[in-house]
Amino acid sequence: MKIKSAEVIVSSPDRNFVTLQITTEDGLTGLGDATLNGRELAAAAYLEHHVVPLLIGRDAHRIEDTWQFLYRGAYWRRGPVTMAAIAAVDVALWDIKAKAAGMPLYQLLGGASRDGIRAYGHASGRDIPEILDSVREHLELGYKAIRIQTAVPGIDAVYGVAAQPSAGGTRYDYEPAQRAALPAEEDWDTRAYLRHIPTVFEAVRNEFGPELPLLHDGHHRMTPIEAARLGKSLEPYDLFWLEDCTPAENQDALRLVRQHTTTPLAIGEVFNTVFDYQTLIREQLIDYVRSAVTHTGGISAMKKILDYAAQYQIKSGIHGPTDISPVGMAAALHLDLAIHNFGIQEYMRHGDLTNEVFQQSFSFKDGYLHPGEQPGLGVELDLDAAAAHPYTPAYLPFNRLKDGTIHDW
Ligand code: GCO
Ligand code: MG
Repeated sequence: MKIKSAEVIVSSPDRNFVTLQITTEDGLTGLGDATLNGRELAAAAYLEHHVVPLLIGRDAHRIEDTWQFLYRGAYWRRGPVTMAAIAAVDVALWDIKAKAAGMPLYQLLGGASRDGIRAYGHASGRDIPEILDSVREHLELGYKAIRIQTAVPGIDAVYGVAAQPSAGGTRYDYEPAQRAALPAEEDWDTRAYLRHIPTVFEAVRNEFGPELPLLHDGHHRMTPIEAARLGKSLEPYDLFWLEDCTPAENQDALRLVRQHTTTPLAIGEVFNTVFDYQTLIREQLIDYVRSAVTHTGGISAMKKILDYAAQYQIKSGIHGPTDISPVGMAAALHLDLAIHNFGIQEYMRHGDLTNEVFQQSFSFKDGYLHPGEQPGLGVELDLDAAAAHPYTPAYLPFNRLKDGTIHDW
């Protein structure tokens, strides 16, 4: 089953997405996601100029061989641009193989290990009453696990908190990529943050009781000793996880955090290979693997990382913000359903325009996601709808401390 053509589609319904569509000589099509928030055109150019020409005429069934060819054959390895491009090819080929087999993709990964995929949503608020309202709204939507992010007194703009409620006042979900020619500047003060966050969790636990799984994202802003302190101060509130407590390029730093707290740790949304996890997994320094299928070389590579993690009782917590397209989300859901060491899936819900461009078979009901039973991934791209929303420059914000020093965002 030879590959006849491959097309890179950059569209911007609600936000930018980079999609690869591979077509075989038999007329089957497969989709892959290579969206790299704020750096979309780099991934698109890598695909268009360096990968698409290599795909034409290859056997679409040879997924592992194509993965190794793109990874090893480039000589230059790893990195988010390369791994997002490889992921797009990998996922598109799995889509094609599952369509050829007439099965939903999860069947080719070993079949379902569970009935549904527990998802967590993003509650946020500018103050405690707003965060409590946002949690209530998420509970009404069916969510059975909720991430808590709030503004911090003394800091003007904090990651994960909408500056104002969106139309209708019901959606506080934060869209970090801002469509503008230059990135927005935000501010940061770790001491103010460390003082405030435990008071927020105390209020949320008091209101909603001990059962509800609660999560929090530190978004890479702390040093190891600061992260250790936060983990310790949140222990009474029994978090499901504390995410990205430090910039974890230095995997060894996590030993220090781990020695001081039993709050479970999730790390990895900016990682892109198994090597980024080597120490973290082998020494059991984390509890959840946070990579996105889209940024980590696709289903083939993520399955290997998660199988490795399983030997150490580490579970999945696949990255699923709105900058992962519905194609990337669907790929995550097929994997979530099939693997044994599933933990939780992030699910932020895309906007209406995105859902018009990407028609999806996956569903969200009573807090559980399911990829659906359509052959393949279960996502189709409406090319005309995509063309109606051309690429729009957008950047993630960046942070400065009070004295003007750049800080991790
Ligand atoms: C998350 C992430 C996102 C990232 C975003 C960057 O936990 O979902 O931290 O909100 O900031 O994906 O592109
Ligand atoms: Mg995160």
